Amino acid sequence: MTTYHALTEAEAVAYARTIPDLFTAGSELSSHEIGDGNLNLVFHISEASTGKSIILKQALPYAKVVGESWPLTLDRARIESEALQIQESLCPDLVPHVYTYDKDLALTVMQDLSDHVIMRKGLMDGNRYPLFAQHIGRFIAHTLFYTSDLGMNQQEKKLRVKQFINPELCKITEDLIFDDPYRDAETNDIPPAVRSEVEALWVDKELLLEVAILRSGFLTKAQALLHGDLHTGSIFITEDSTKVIDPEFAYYGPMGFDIGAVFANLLLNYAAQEGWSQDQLARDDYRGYLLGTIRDIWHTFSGEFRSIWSLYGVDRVFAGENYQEWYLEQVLRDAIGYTGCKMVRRVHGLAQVADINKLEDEAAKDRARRIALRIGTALIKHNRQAQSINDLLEIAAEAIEQ
Ligand code: SR1
Ligand code: MG
Repeated sequence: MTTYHALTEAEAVAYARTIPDLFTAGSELSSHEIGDGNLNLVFHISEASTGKSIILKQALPYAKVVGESWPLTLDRARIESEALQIQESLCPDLVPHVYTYDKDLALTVMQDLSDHVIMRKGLMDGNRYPLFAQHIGRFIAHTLFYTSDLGMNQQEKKLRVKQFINPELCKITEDLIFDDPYRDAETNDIPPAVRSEVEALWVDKELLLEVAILRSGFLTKAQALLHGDLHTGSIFITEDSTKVIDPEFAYYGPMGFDIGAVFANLLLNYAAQEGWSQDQLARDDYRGYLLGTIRDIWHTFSGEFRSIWSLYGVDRVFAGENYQEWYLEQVLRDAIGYTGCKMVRRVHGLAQVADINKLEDEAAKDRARRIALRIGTALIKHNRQAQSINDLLEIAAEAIEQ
């Protein structure tokens, strides 16, 4: 048994050599720690002579974004590797392959995706990904359906719920998404220009009721095995390939939470288009592209979900068409509410987004923040009345006309 310690680059190389049938014995391997996320070490190991490479991802016993004062369970590495393996069994082309997981070192060895870019960066560079909506729509439809009571053995599902009990990582979400943004919390980092808008949230009773209902859904609605943190920094992408990474926040929760994470991060980039010149905006219609992508994701997801449900649904009582309609309407409403929550937290909470924070023009940055808050709060307030994905698209469109 190896005692847990954070690996050095040299130790990561030595570990990589133990993976069977990968590198040539005695060849030169290089190792670089490339982790730029909030929580883990990520080593990129490559062999110059063959071009082969892998990723070693190691959980640290604390949240890197804050420091050692915020301890964090190493069990999240198990959760991540087990979730990736389930996702791979359902959508093999849409996640990295896991070679091995080492419990003692909280280490997952997985496929290197360096030929892809992190989607958040790709969007910030103004790139378009024509297959993304189909890919992510299928990913969420299959991973959610086949891990739920609709699409898997319902007794085994209960054991899965137990397997993915993830209290510490869920607590981060419960605090950072459903609590801290709605009070004067120490973790907040409130941009001075939007302080009055932020303080208005703390006393908005209509908003606070909806946030409480959405928080309660996150705490109690064990519908499906979620990725749990499906923002555009958790997606590697090229024009023809999409890979979902980092499911360390995986747990059994409401389906709409994963869908909302994708929508929210596309809309945060939409808000950040304030940093583009008017000419650029008119010429490229990137905002139109982002809204079109959201619409296409919803249509792919809901079409695929209905079709696999009709073919492979496991529950006779759930098989009626009316129930399907009702169920998908609830998922849409949840998705809209969680989209709003996931936007608001990124404006003034801990762990904001580069799409907005990296804009050079300070005034544009503040306009983007206001737009994100406007869309986020409107979606939260509207969620329980939503009838179609157009409700979300209209709210987003109206927010930039104000
Ligand atoms: C302390 S972790 C901060 C955030 O990073 C992750 O990606 C999650 O979104 C979490 O809320
Ligand atoms: Mg992550």
